[in-house]
Amino acid sequence: MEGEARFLAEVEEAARRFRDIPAHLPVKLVSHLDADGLSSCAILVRAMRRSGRLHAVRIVQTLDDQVLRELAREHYAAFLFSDIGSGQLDLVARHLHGRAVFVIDHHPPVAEANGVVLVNPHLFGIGGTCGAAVAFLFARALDPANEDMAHLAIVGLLGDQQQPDGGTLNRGILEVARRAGRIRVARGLRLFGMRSRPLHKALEYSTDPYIPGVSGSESGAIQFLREIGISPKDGAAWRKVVDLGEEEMRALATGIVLRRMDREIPEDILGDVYLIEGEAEDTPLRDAKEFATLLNACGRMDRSAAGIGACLGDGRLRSAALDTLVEYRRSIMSAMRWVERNPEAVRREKGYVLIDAGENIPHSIIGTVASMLSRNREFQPGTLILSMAAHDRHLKLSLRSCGKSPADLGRLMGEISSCIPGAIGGGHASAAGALVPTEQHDTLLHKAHEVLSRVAREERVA
Ligand SMILES: [Mn+2]
Repeated sequence: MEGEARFLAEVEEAARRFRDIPAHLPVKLVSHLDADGLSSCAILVRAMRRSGRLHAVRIVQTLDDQVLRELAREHYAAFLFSDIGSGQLDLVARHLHGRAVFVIDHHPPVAEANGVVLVNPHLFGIGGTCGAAVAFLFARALDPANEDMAHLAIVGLLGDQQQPDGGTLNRGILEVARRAGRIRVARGLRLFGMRSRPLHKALEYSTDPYIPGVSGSESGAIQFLREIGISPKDGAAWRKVVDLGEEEMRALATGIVLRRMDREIPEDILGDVYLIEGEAEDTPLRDAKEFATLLNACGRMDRSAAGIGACLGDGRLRSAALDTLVEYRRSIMSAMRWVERNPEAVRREKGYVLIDAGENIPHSIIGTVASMLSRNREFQPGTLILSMAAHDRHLKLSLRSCGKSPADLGRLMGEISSCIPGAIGGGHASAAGALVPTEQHDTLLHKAHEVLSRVAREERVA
């Protein structure tokens, strides 16, 4: 059997074992804090509700010794982890010994399953997918009626920067979402926030595509619109991209292409957008990619319940989630302004940049700040950005790369943190993070400079 068929058989088997758990026993759902984690969790919550099974939810940023010790004290007979757990199988097995444990995840597994039911496409050579996609397949195996949540798997994929049309597994789920009338794929301008923000703001905030003279500048954005003959206002009201007529839309696309002519990466500014059917045109819930950002915001602002509620269509939680998105954007903008105004906190070295924000930037958004800086073309492609913020006796670190990374960032972060007492670190090839005790600040700086400058040297030799 090929990998995918074997994986799907494994999903069925896991669902069968889950159904064997007596129906009156409540289960604990534990999921990751990001957009993929929250959409995974929403899918599983709906599946539990549908089968009438009692359940409780816990959302975590990391799965460490302390979290697992707390979970072990709870009297659940079964634990269902989603979008997290594959990297901590040993810990999970040790702490939750004797309980029924399911790990529904897509991160590369380390260690043996050890009595845990592990549902992970990596074991079958399938990458490029996400936690919500795996949770969806599991939920569908529990009950085919759960097919009505396929659109949440698409939100998870976009949240994790994966392609809904990449790989047969993802494509299959996309097809289900389309057939269920939950997702419509449209060709359009890939301009983030085009439904929820005024036109000039969407242009100003556009970092991908980056528009020279427009991205990052409100007046530049308004000036650009005037030049291409599009009025940013309709009477007193700011217009949105979705308010533009067909002719204006074409003028806008052409204008952006012309502005970007000298860019080294001519990525397509037109692309597939994934629209969630039944949502109003002008809400961030309409575009699956923006929905993912909304979930991300809820996770980072400590409002996970609002995000999960928005996925499940709860009216009150939906509006709480929308408010949270506004708050989140505000706090990112003020963090970016802080970086701009405090050049002494930004150390530019050959091949890398180190940002030490102390308590001036919330630890929950320092990763987003690093990502935004990595997209701002002020730095050479390949430059590594390491940012850190202090919180609760720890330093939260994020490592990103401008464009294609010269090295596996997860491995670099692992190397840095492995030399520091009490630190944990790791991640993916293109995004990594770590948590370091504050008292190790100087050791950390020393080690970070050592590792990052070595990468920069190797890069120049290569
Ligand atoms: Mn994920």
